[in-house]
Amino acid sequence: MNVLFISIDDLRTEIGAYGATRAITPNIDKLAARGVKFERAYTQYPLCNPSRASLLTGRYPVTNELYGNRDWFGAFDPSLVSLPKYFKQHGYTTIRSGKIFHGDTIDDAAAWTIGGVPHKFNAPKPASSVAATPITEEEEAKRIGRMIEADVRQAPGSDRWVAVEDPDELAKLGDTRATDRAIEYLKQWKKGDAPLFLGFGLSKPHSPLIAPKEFFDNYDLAKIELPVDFADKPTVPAGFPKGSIRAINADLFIRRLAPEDEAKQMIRAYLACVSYMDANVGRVLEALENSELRDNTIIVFWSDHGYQLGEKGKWSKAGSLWEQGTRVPLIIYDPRAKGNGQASPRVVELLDLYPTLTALAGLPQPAGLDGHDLTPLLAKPDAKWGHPAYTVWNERSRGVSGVVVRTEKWRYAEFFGPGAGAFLTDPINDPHELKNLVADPQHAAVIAELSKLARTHVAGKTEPTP
Ligand SMILES: [Ca+2]
Repeated sequence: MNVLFISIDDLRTEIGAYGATRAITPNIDKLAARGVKFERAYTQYPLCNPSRASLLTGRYPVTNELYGNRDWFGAFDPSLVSLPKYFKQHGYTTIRSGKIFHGDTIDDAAAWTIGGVPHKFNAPKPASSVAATPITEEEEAKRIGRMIEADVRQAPGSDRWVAVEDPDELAKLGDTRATDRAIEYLKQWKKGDAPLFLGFGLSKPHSPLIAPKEFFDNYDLAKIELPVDFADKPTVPAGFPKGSIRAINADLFIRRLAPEDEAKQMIRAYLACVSYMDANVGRVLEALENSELRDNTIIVFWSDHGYQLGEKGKWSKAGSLWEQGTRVPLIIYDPRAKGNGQASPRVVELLDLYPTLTALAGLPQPAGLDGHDLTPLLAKPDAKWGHPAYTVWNERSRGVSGVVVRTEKWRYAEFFGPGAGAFLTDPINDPHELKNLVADPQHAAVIAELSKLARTHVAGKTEPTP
């Protein structure tokens, strides 16, 4: 089997197939109708590089202790074999077009037959950060300030939107070029060639929100609505711990208030980028249909984490352990799967993709993976499952600062250090997470159980795959 591995950056479940009625995403909707759509899929970390490093090495962030956007997993542990490298070692031609690891700065050059670039960062793992050191609120504020400065430096000029019309500028768009290259590779593949693992990565809807103007024109600004819990700056909802919202945004409305009219323009720009991304995905899926790979290719579609688009005044993913920050779209199409065309309500994690893809490709299962092979859910999407999803956040040097455990029924989060506290929300009856049930005595038993899971996970002792 060949693999088309489609990675999207900063895309929450703002997709028609996931019930987002305002999003125009016909191509992904079609893919979702063809394959198995995971309704409850979660990132392990709400930031690009730690999420991708976790998925691509098959380890939880607490296993690798990789929490930053400038950490290369190979420097942390040279014995780790990334997913594309594993496929390459087993006879696949592995090709990268676009963002799979964290941009060009943290690629795994040895993983790719074509398309790899040397990584820029190579700092070794710092001394174990699991044991938390108590620090003052003031020190904490300084540290968060430094982290945000680093985020902003990394994405200069990210806090804006642009509708591109000029033909020269349109031709320069990175995602258009990544799509063109991916299509070329699909056209070139012929029966008898080595099996293909094509990593196709799009960087939109990551900020800055730049897309061709035609996609902006599909959305009427007058019809864009602000979220029910909109605020003009990051705002901790009443009754929730302070650690649940970072004080400053990292992607949009950085260090400034979000006026309502501009907030609506940003939401429209995000939607335009989602439609632009959908069109690029559609072009590659069409090229696959017209290629010799059409009948024996597994398609995986995923995003590295979710996003808050003004909910609770937040315009970013960084530090979000809320449902919007942690939930991701995940679609798997294997032409052999009996569950195709169905949705799976089970809770799954992005790092499950490593053991799933190796199983689907018939490769031996490597030792030491933290995730679970999803093959049983591809056969029967509502099969019995029972693994919760974990997402952590870490402000470097003081240990894990927050963890959330997601089950089908509950979301339970704990925050450590300054802003410490916990929340329990009921995502079925309170989808916007406005009510913290943690002090409600009738939930004491479930809180005790989920708190134990959360703390065991933070200690790095989550039970591995048997
Ligand atoms: Ca991202």
